[in-house]
Amino acid sequence: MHTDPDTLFERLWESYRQVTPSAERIHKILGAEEGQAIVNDHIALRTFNLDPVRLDALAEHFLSLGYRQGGEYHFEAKKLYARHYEHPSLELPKVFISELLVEQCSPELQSVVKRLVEQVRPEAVAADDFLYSGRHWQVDYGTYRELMKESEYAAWMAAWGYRANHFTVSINHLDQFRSVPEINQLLKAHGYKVNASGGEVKGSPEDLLEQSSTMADRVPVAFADQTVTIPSCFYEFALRYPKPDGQLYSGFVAASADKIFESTNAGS
Ligand code: OOG
Ligand code: NI
Repeated sequence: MHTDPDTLFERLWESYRQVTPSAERIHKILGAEEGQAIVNDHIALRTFNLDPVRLDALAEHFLSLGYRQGGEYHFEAKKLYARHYEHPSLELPKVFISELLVEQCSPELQSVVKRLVEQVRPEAVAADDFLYSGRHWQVDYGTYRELMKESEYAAWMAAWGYRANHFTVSINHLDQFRSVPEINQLLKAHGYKVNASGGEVKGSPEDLLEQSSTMADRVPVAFADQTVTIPSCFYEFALRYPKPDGQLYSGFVAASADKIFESTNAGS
Protein backbone atom coordinates (compact mmCIF):
# COMPACT_ATOMS: atom_id res chain seq x y z
CA MET A 1 0.00 0.00 0.00
CA HIS A 2 1.20 3.53 -0.72
CA THR A 3 1.68 5.88 2.23
CA ASP A 4 1.34 9.01 0.11
CA PRO A 5 -1.75 9.66 -2.04
CA ASP A 6 0.06 12.04 -4.41
CA THR A 7 2.51 9.31 -5.43
CA LEU A 8 -0.33 6.82 -5.92
CA PHE A 9 -2.26 9.21 -8.21
CA GLU A 10 0.92 10.11 -10.13
CA ARG A 11 1.61 6.43 -10.83
CA LEU A 12 -2.03 5.82 -11.78
CA TRP A 13 -1.87 8.78 -14.19
CA GLU A 14 1.38 7.49 -15.70
CA SER A 15 -0.04 4.04 -16.47
CA TYR A 16 -3.31 5.57 -17.74
CA ARG A 17 -1.52 8.11 -19.96
CA GLN A 18 0.50 5.36 -21.63
CA VAL A 19 -2.64 3.80 -23.13
CA THR A 20 -4.75 6.99 -23.39
CA PRO A 21 -2.94 9.42 -25.72
CA SER A 22 -6.05 11.60 -26.07
CA ALA A 23 -6.20 12.25 -22.31
CA GLU A 24 -2.69 13.60 -22.30
CA ARG A 25 -3.43 15.82 -25.32
CA ILE A 26 -6.72 17.11 -23.89
CA HIS A 27 -5.01 17.69 -20.55
CA LYS A 28 -2.42 19.85 -22.34
CA ILE A 29 -5.04 21.75 -24.35
CA LEU A 30 -7.03 22.53 -21.18
CA GLY A 31 -3.92 23.39 -19.20
CA ALA A 32 -2.82 25.86 -21.90
CA GLU A 33 -6.29 27.46 -22.08
CA GLU A 34 -6.49 27.71 -18.31
CA GLY A 35 -2.91 28.67 -17.49
CA GLN A 36 -3.25 26.66 -14.28
CA ALA A 37 -3.13 23.08 -13.04
CA ILE A 38 -6.05 20.79 -13.89
CA VAL A 39 -7.77 19.33 -10.82
CA ASN A 40 -9.11 15.76 -10.88
CA ASP A 41 -12.66 15.16 -9.64
CA HIS A 42 -12.30 11.38 -9.53
CA ILE A 43 -10.75 8.29 -11.03
CA ALA A 44 -12.35 4.88 -11.59
CA LEU A 45 -11.18 1.30 -11.19
CA ARG A 46 -12.81 -1.98 -12.22
CA THR A 47 -12.56 -5.54 -10.97
CA PHE A 48 -14.33 -8.90 -10.50
CA ASN A 49 -16.13 -9.85 -7.25
CA LEU A 50 -13.80 -12.81 -6.68
CA ASP A 51 -11.04 -13.26 -4.12
CA PRO A 52 -8.37 -11.95 -4.00
CA VAL A 53 -9.30 -9.04 -6.30
CA ARG A 54 -12.77 -8.00 -5.10
CA LEU A 55 -13.78 -4.35 -4.70
CA ASP A 56 -12.94 -4.42 -0.98
CA ALA A 57 -9.35 -5.43 -1.70
CA LEU A 58 -8.91 -2.49 -4.10
CA ALA A 59 -10.63 -0.14 -1.64
CA GLU A 60 -8.14 -1.12 1.07
CA HIS A 61 -5.47 0.87 -0.81
CA PHE A 62 -7.56 4.03 -0.33
CA LEU A 63 -8.86 3.30 3.19
CA SER A 64 -5.24 3.01 4.33
CA LEU A 65 -4.69 6.57 3.00
CA GLY A 66 -7.57 7.94 5.08
CA TYR A 67 -10.32 7.64 2.46
CA ARG A 68 -13.85 6.85 3.67
CA GLN A 69 -16.61 4.87 2.03
CA GLY A 70 -19.30 6.97 0.29
CA GLY A 71 -22.33 5.81 -1.71
CA GLU A 72 -23.24 2.45 -3.24
CA TYR A 73 -24.53 2.00 -6.80
CA HIS A 74 -26.26 -0.94 -8.51
CA PHE A 75 -26.27 -1.68 -12.24
CA GLU A 76 -28.60 -4.63 -12.68
CA ALA A 77 -28.47 -5.04 -16.45
CA LYS A 78 -24.68 -4.81 -16.56
CA LYS A 79 -24.37 -7.05 -13.44
CA LEU A 80 -22.17 -4.51 -11.68
CA TYR A 81 -21.95 -3.17 -8.16
CA ALA A 82 -19.99 -0.03 -7.27
CA ARG A 83 -19.00 2.18 -4.36
CA HIS A 84 -17.30 5.51 -4.13
CA TYR A 85 -14.65 6.64 -1.67
CA GLU A 86 -13.74 10.16 -0.65
CA HIS A 87 -11.06 11.81 1.46
CA PRO A 88 -11.70 14.35 4.25
CA SER A 89 -9.12 16.54 2.53
CA LEU A 90 -11.34 17.64 -0.33
CA GLU A 91 -8.58 18.36 -2.83
CA LEU A 92 -7.88 14.64 -3.24
CA PRO A 93 -9.80 12.95 -6.09
CA LYS A 94 -12.78 10.78 -5.26
CA VAL A 95 -12.51 7.13 -6.28
CA PHE A 96 -15.24 5.08 -7.99
CA ILE A 97 -14.69 1.30 -7.81
CA SER A 98 -16.96 -1.22 -9.51
CA GLU A 99 -16.98 -5.02 -9.66
CA LEU A 100 -18.60 -7.55 -11.99
CA LEU A 101 -21.01 -9.85 -10.13
CA VAL A 102 -19.50 -12.96 -11.68
CA GLU A 103 -21.99 -15.45 -10.17
CA GLN A 104 -24.81 -13.76 -12.15
CA CYS A 105 -23.03 -14.43 -15.47
CA SER A 106 -23.11 -17.53 -17.70
CA PRO A 107 -21.19 -20.67 -16.62
CA GLU A 108 -18.84 -20.09 -19.58
CA LEU A 109 -17.98 -16.55 -18.50
CA GLN A 110 -17.61 -17.68 -14.90
CA SER A 111 -15.10 -20.36 -15.80
CA VAL A 112 -13.03 -18.00 -17.99
CA VAL A 113 -12.95 -15.27 -15.33
CA LYS A 114 -12.09 -17.73 -12.56
CA ARG A 115 -9.19 -19.00 -14.65
CA LEU A 116 -7.88 -15.42 -15.04
CA VAL A 117 -8.28 -14.47 -11.39
CA GLU A 118 -6.60 -17.72 -10.21
CA GLN A 119 -3.42 -16.36 -11.78
CA VAL A 120 -3.33 -13.32 -9.45
CA ARG A 121 -1.05 -13.81 -6.44
CA PRO A 122 -2.75 -12.58 -3.23
CA GLU A 123 0.50 -10.80 -2.20
CA ALA A 124 0.38 -8.86 -5.49
CA VAL A 125 -3.00 -7.37 -4.55
CA ALA A 126 -1.67 -5.73 -1.37
CA ALA A 127 1.53 -4.50 -3.06
CA ASP A 128 2.07 -0.75 -3.62
CA ASP A 129 1.77 -1.01 -7.38
CA PHE A 130 -1.32 -3.23 -7.65
CA LEU A 131 -3.77 -0.54 -8.77
CA TYR A 132 -1.62 0.24 -11.83
CA SER A 133 -0.14 -3.22 -12.40
CA GLY A 134 -2.19 -4.10 -15.50
CA ARG A 135 -2.98 -7.69 -16.35
CA HIS A 136 -1.92 -10.59 -14.12
CA TRP A 137 -2.96 -13.30 -16.57
CA GLN A 138 -2.54 -14.63 -20.07
CA VAL A 139 -5.56 -14.22 -22.33
CA ASP A 140 -5.90 -14.82 -26.05
CA TYR A 141 -7.86 -12.69 -28.48
CA GLY A 142 -10.55 -15.37 -29.02
CA THR A 143 -11.32 -15.42 -25.30
CA TYR A 144 -11.57 -11.60 -25.29
CA ARG A 145 -14.07 -11.80 -28.17
CA GLU A 146 -16.11 -14.46 -26.36
CA LEU A 147 -16.27 -12.35 -23.18
CA MET A 148 -17.27 -9.33 -25.26
CA LYS A 149 -20.44 -11.07 -26.48
CA GLU A 150 -21.71 -11.26 -22.91
CA SER A 151 -20.02 -8.39 -21.07
CA GLU A 152 -18.00 -5.50 -22.52
CA TYR A 153 -16.86 -4.87 -18.95
CA ALA A 154 -15.49 -8.42 -18.50
CA ALA A 155 -13.69 -8.20 -21.86
CA TRP A 156 -12.16 -4.83 -20.95
CA MET A 157 -10.96 -6.22 -17.61
CA ALA A 158 -9.49 -9.32 -19.26
CA ALA A 159 -7.52 -7.17 -21.72
CA TRP A 160 -6.38 -4.32 -19.45
CA GLY A 161 -6.40 -5.55 -15.85
CA TYR A 162 -5.64 -3.14 -13.05
CA ARG A 163 -5.29 0.52 -14.00
CA ALA A 164 -7.43 3.66 -13.83
CA ASN A 165 -9.96 3.36 -16.66
CA HIS A 166 -10.46 7.13 -16.58
CA PHE A 167 -9.41 10.32 -14.89
CA THR A 168 -11.98 13.11 -14.59
CA VAL A 169 -11.39 16.84 -14.93
CA SER A 170 -13.21 18.93 -12.32
CA ILE A 171 -15.04 21.64 -14.29
CA ASN A 172 -15.65 23.45 -10.98
CA HIS A 173 -11.93 24.21 -10.90
CA LEU A 174 -11.75 25.62 -14.46
CA ASP A 175 -11.98 29.36 -15.25
CA GLN A 176 -12.36 29.37 -19.04
CA PHE A 177 -14.97 26.62 -19.25
CA ARG A 178 -18.03 26.68 -17.01
CA SER A 179 -20.33 24.00 -18.42
CA VAL A 180 -20.31 20.47 -19.81
CA PRO A 181 -21.60 21.57 -23.27
CA GLU A 182 -18.68 24.05 -23.56
CA ILE A 183 -16.24 21.23 -22.82
CA ASN A 184 -17.97 18.93 -25.30
CA GLN A 185 -17.66 21.64 -27.95
CA LEU A 186 -13.92 21.96 -27.27
CA LEU A 187 -13.49 18.17 -27.49
CA LYS A 188 -15.35 17.96 -30.79
CA ALA A 189 -13.48 20.96 -32.22
CA HIS A 190 -10.29 18.99 -31.62
CA GLY A 191 -11.70 15.88 -33.27
CA TYR A 192 -12.52 13.80 -30.19
CA LYS A 193 -15.61 11.65 -29.99
CA VAL A 194 -17.97 12.38 -27.09
CA ASN A 195 -19.89 9.46 -25.55
CA ALA A 196 -23.48 10.07 -26.73
CA SER A 197 -25.13 7.12 -24.96
CA GLY A 198 -28.12 8.61 -23.12
CA GLY A 199 -27.13 12.08 -24.43
CA GLU A 200 -23.80 13.90 -24.49
CA VAL A 201 -24.51 15.57 -21.13
CA LYS A 202 -25.26 13.04 -18.41
CA GLY A 203 -27.18 14.20 -15.34
CA SER A 204 -28.68 17.60 -14.55
CA PRO A 205 -28.48 20.39 -11.96
CA GLU A 206 -31.27 18.54 -10.07
CA ASP A 207 -29.00 15.48 -9.86
CA LEU A 208 -26.29 17.86 -8.54
CA LEU A 209 -23.85 16.34 -11.04
CA GLU A 210 -23.37 16.80 -14.79
CA GLN A 211 -20.80 14.72 -16.68
CA SER A 212 -19.50 13.87 -20.12
CA SER A 213 -16.73 11.66 -21.43
CA THR A 214 -14.72 10.90 -24.53
CA MET A 215 -15.06 7.51 -26.18
CA ALA A 216 -12.04 5.40 -25.19
CA ASP A 217 -8.91 5.59 -27.32
CA ARG A 218 -8.11 2.54 -29.43
CA VAL A 219 -4.60 1.23 -28.93
CA PRO A 220 -2.79 -2.04 -29.65
CA VAL A 221 -2.75 -4.64 -26.88
CA ALA A 222 -0.64 -7.79 -26.88
CA PHE A 223 -2.90 -10.80 -26.31
CA ALA A 224 -1.25 -14.20 -25.72
CA ASP A 225 -1.54 -15.05 -29.43
CA GLN A 226 -1.60 -11.72 -31.31
CA THR A 227 -1.62 -7.94 -31.00
CA VAL A 228 -4.95 -6.24 -31.70
CA THR A 229 -6.15 -2.62 -31.49
CA ILE A 230 -9.02 -2.34 -29.00
CA PRO A 231 -10.65 0.35 -26.78
CA SER A 232 -8.44 1.35 -23.82
CA CYS A 233 -9.35 4.23 -21.50
CA PHE A 234 -11.25 7.52 -21.71
CA TYR A 235 -11.29 11.03 -20.21
CA GLU A 236 -14.24 12.42 -18.24
CA PHE A 237 -15.46 15.88 -17.17
CA ALA A 238 -17.63 16.60 -14.14
CA LEU A 239 -19.47 19.66 -12.85
CA ARG A 240 -20.84 19.43 -9.31
CA TYR A 241 -23.60 21.56 -7.78
CA PRO A 242 -24.01 22.56 -4.12
CA LYS A 243 -26.37 20.68 -1.80
CA PRO A 244 -28.79 22.70 0.37
CA ASP A 245 -26.03 22.92 3.03
CA GLY A 246 -23.81 24.75 0.53
CA GLN A 247 -21.29 21.89 0.15
CA LEU A 248 -20.73 20.47 -3.33
CA TYR A 249 -22.44 17.11 -3.89
CA SER A 250 -19.73 14.44 -3.63
CA GLY A 251 -21.61 11.34 -4.77
CA PHE A 252 -22.29 9.80 -8.17
CA VAL A 253 -25.50 9.33 -10.19
CA ALA A 254 -26.23 5.70 -11.09
CA ALA A 255 -28.22 6.51 -14.25
CA SER A 256 -25.30 8.59 -15.57
CA ALA A 257 -22.64 6.11 -14.48
CA ASP A 258 -24.53 3.36 -16.33
CA LYS A 259 -23.91 5.25 -19.60
CA ILE A 260 -20.34 6.28 -18.75
CA PHE A 261 -19.35 2.60 -18.45
CA GLU A 262 -20.14 2.40 -22.17
CA SER A 263 -17.25 4.76 -23.01
CA THR A 264 -15.05 1.65 -23.35
CA ASN A 265 -17.51 -0.21 -25.61
CA ALA A 266 -16.16 -1.39 -28.92
CA GLY A 267 -19.07 0.18 -30.85
CA SER A 268 -19.52 -0.23 -34.57
C1 OOG B 1 -17.08 3.81 -14.30
C2 OOG B 1 -18.30 4.47 -14.91
C3 OOG B 1 -19.01 5.41 -13.94
C4 OOG B 1 -19.01 7.89 -13.21
O1 OOG B 1 -18.36 8.93 -13.06
O2 OOG B 1 -20.23 7.82 -12.96
C5 OOG B 1 -18.30 6.70 -13.73
C6 OOG B 1 -16.33 2.94 -15.26
O3 OOG B 1 -16.43 3.11 -16.47
O4 OOG B 1 -15.61 2.05 -14.77
O5 OOG B 1 -17.14 6.86 -13.97
NI1 NI C 1 -16.35 8.70 -13.78
